[in-house]
Amino acid sequence: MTDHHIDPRFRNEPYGYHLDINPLYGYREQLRTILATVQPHQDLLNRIDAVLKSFDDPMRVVVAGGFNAGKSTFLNALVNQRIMPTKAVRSTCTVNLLQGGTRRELVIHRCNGQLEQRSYQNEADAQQQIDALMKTEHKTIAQIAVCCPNQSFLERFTLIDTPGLDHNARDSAASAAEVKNADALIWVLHNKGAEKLDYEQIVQFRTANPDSPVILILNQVDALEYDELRDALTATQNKLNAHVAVVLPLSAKLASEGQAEKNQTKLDASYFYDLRNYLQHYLFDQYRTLQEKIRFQRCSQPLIAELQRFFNDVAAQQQSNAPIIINHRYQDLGDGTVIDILNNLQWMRCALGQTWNGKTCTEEAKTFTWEGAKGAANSTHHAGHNDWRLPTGVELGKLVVHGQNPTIDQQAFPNTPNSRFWSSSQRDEGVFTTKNKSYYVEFNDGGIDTAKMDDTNYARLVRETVAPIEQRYRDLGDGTVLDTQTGLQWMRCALGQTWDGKTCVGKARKFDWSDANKATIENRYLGYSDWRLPTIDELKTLVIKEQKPTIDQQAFPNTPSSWFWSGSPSDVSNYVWYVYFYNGYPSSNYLGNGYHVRLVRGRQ
Ligand SMILES: Nc1nc2c(ncn2[C@@H]2O[C@H](COP(=O)(O)OP(=O)(O)OP(=O)(O)O)[C@@H](O)[C@H]2O)c(=O)[nH]1
Ligand SMILES: [Mg+2]
Repeated sequence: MTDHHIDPRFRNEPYGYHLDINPLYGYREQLRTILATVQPHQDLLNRIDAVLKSFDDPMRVVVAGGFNAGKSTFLNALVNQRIMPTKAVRSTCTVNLLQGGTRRELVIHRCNGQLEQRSYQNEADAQQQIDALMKTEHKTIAQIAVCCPNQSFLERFTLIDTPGLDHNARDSAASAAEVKNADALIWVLHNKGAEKLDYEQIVQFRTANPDSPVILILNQVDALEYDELRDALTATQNKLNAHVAVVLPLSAKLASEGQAEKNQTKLDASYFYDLRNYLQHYLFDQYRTLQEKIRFQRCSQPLIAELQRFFNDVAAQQQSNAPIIINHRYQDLGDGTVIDILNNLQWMRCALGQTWNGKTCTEEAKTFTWEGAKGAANSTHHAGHNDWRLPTGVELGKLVVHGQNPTIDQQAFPNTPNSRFWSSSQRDEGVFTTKNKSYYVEFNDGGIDTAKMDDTNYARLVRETVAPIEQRYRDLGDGTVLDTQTGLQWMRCALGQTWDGKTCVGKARKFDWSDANKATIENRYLGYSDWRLPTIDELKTLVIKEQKPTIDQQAFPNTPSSWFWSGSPSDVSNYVWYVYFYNGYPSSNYLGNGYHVRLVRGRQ
């Protein structure tokens, strides 16, 4: 077929109407869009492509049955060429395919996977070559494909001749494997009717492939009297009607001879035309519809089920990765601080004296004189920062939420005492200057007032962060950024470089993977001991394909357009995933290579 590249949905299809559009198309788009940010799921995409492409593969019509039933003779009659060897003693001992093609050639599939091509002159030559191959080499041959040019239906159907199913163990196993993979089955019975084996095989196939048709042929009817034929047909129908599309009589021998001799009487007596018309109507004319139905059931559906699970997982993961914004206002940094997204101020969730235990504030908040509170702020290094300070009166006032007690967001600031908190603001200079008074906010009612500086009040510290970089990365002002999409805190510099307050200076170092791990464990940047190598999923979230290096250069200045290790080993031993920031592609390589490292913390 020439139209492989056209999306089958848009093809002008003369072979029947289409079933519903395969949901795999939608999944493929969805997968493509998330591929940039989630896992290396190229394999899933490849599998979708393979399944969709398989809809264009010819339909596999397997001719099977007991030995000597007349399978090969029937196939020869069907293509009107005497290509398949037929014998009174058992003949077929390899799986032989009749398929389309542009040249007359045999393609020999060896058991060791090798392919061999041989040309043939005419049908007699083909038959002779196949015969010779089967006689002397059949043990090394898995299949022989016969390419027959100018048989248009072979472009849509591959006809597969199999050894008799009750042949020796090796051949029977080969036949059974073909039957299992058949899109449609033509089952040839000897005129004695269906034996136990036929019955079992057909039922088994139909159970596994409810959409695949089975056409049952009662062959060799030339050897039967009319009454015998009628009885044999009735008996076969009674036994198998529920499982097959139709039971049809045939004399493959007369059909084959009638064609060769151009003898109409023999052809008429063979019932061949009835059979051929049936196949034309119910198999060949409905090719596309049948094919889609069968492939959909067999290949698409299991993949669709897998994709549904996959997308559910992704949705769950994205949800858990989404930055946690408390009450639409405070972004939880997971370290006992929140950022007020209204003004980018970073607040400690606990009052001084309390301890953040990962979930809430425990222990008693302390009270301080105003000077004492300022001193405590100066000596606080929470979350790796040493620029904590008392908030101004205005800043502190903005935390007030009226209508509750304490008058503050209690999810963002749990266990807040409903009492007075110092601000840094002193009472205005001027006529009423009272040097020893400072402002406080009363979280019992939300009011602001002044108190003597040697009164003791609570304190909650604040620091400034810089506005988000390009909406996505929030500059924490300390050489790290917070990715607001994933909630991860990243070092802005690669290891080896130094953050000078504005950019990354110095040369990024290269590490083999075990040194990278060592350097990671030893790293205590900002006082954190939980810096780690990013997983490959996490590292891939940094990639922006449209630029080189393929990363946000404002958030990560002076990033080398080079290889960066992830912490994820690949399935191949001693290989580890990395991202190449020259083109943004992830891959894996030997862990002894020297690559760069950018550390991350949070989430997981
Ligand atoms: N009388 C009669 N003989 C037939 C008919 N069909 C096939 N034969 C003969 O039965 C023998 C076996 O035919 P094949 O076509 O080789 O049968 P097969 O099912 O391919 O056999 P294996 O490949 O060995 O399983 C040959 O001698 C054929 O001529 C038929 O309709 N009537
Ligand atoms: Mg045969």
